[in-house]
Amino acid sequence: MATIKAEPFDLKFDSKTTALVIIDMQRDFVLPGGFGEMLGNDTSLLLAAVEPTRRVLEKARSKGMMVIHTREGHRPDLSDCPPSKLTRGGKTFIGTEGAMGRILVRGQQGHDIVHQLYPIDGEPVIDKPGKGSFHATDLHQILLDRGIKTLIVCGVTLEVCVHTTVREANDRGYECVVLSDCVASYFPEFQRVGLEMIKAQGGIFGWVSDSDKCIAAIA
Ligand code: C5J
Repeated sequence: MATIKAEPFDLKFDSKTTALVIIDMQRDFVLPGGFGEMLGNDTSLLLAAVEPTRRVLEKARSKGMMVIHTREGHRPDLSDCPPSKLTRGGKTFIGTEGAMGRILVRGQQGHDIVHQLYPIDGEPVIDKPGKGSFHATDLHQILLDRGIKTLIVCGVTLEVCVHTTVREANDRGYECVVLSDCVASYFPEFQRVGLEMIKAQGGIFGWVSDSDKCIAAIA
C-alpha cells in the first residue's frame, strides 16, 4: 500500500487497484481555435494543466499503473448529441467547422488528445457523448474487470467534466483523488471553489492532492 498526501486527509491506495484517469485533454478544449475558445474562453488557463499531468502520466506508466483517457464528442451525424446540448444558449457550435475540423466531432483533429498526453498502446480511450465519463460508456465495466478501487483524476474542465465524472465515480464506490495542478477551469474562481467543493465536509465526494505529492506517492 502507498499513501498520498491529500486533503482533507491522506489516502492509502494500492497502485495495482488504482487507475490514472485523464479527462478530455482534447485540442478542442485546451488549444485556441476549438470549442473552448468559440465559447469565448482563454484556453491558456487549461494548457497550464498539461505539463503537470504529463509528469504524472510518465510516472504512472513507468510503474505499470492503469491509465485511462476520455474524450468528449459526438458521431459525425450528431445522432448522439441531445438537441438541448446542441442548441444551448441559442448558439450551435458542436458539429460546425472550426480551425481544427468540426467541433467536438469524433475523428476530427480538434476532438483528439493533445500530443503531450497522447495515449499509447493498450491505454483505453473512453469516447463519451456527455460530461460524465460513466454516462453511456463502458468505463465502469472496464474498471470493475480490472479490480480498480481508486481513481487519480486529471483533466478539464474542473467544474464540468471532472466534477461530473468524480461525482459519478464516488456514487459507484470509487475513491477519487483530484490533482489540483492537473485540472483546470476557464474561470479562476471555479478552479478554487471547484477544488474546495470536492474535499469539503470530510471529503464529501473525494480528495484533493497535487502532481508532486502524487508522483512521490506512486514512486
Ligand atoms: C465542457 C468538459 N466544459 N470536458 N467539457 O464542456 O469539461
